Amino acid sequence: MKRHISLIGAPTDIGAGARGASMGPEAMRVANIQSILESHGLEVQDRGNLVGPSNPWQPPVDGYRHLPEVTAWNLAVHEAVHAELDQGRLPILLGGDHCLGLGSISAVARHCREKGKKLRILWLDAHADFNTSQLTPSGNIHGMPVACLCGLGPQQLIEIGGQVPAINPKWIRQIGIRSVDEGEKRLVHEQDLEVFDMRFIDEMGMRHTMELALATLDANTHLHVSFDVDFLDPDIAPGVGTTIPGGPTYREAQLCMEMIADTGLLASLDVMELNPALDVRNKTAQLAVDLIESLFGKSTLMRK
Ligand code: 6HN
Ligand code: MN
Ligand code: MN
Ligand code: MN
Repeated sequence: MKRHISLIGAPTDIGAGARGASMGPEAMRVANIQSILESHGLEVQDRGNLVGPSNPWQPPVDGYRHLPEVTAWNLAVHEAVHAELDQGRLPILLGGDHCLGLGSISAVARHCREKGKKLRILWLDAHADFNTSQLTPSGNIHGMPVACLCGLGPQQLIEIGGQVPAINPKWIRQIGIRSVDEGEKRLVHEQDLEVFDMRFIDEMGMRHTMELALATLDANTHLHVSFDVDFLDPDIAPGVGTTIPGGPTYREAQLCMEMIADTGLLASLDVMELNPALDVRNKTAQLAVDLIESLFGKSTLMRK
């Protein structure tokens, strides 16, 4: 794992159905993300916040809410994430809503093409985020980034990474999924996405789930984690706009992060959908920071 980390704030809720994720980056700073990562021996630079259009809070047009603004934000994220990767650094994108996973992961995919690396994406989320304008019940683009990355979406979004599709669905493993819309389910099936839903985790356990999700990695693999905070059970993580009951417990989430850390391959991270307007005394941000510590190798005992 790279020791040089860059924090990139993307303060917007442009793709979401609730306002407030725009305050996510600051809440992570208030929860001391930088000094806590530094306490684990990592070098951390905070690049501050990206700028982009404000949220006009309009209804959907042709199945998309705020498509021009979503495009502008994703272009900014794409360039910022790619620039950090070019410098050999590990970008942590502080969202912001999950529509920005498109800008981030398209940048990671472009970097992997340039460097001849394999890519594995772990999508930790309650939702599959695999809607299209035809299928979406809301028009909110935070429900569409995975489909856009796979080439299913509006031209200006799918081409952000310079190659369409930006990624192959085979590179993705979705974990913690428990809310998929009816049309979206069909598309997930058609595209053969590998989904470890909550039923799978209940029946097989987080350990076996992560063994499968992390199988067939090698030293030339770039491991990207896109962590939607609504992955977590709302009892422990209320500060998100789209809570879905029945998510991973604290220990299940921590084991998930610890097993990712053990690979030593983590090379980029998104922390998305944190909504301080819905949080309780910043506890969801603190929990997110705690789990990120595990992701960067915090463990109870010394490991061999
Ligand atoms: N997220 N499937 C719902 C929709 O409106 O498309 C919810 C999407 C939530 C997206 O949490 O990143
Ligand atoms: Mn490059
Ligand atoms: Mn999401
Ligand atoms: Mn979600």
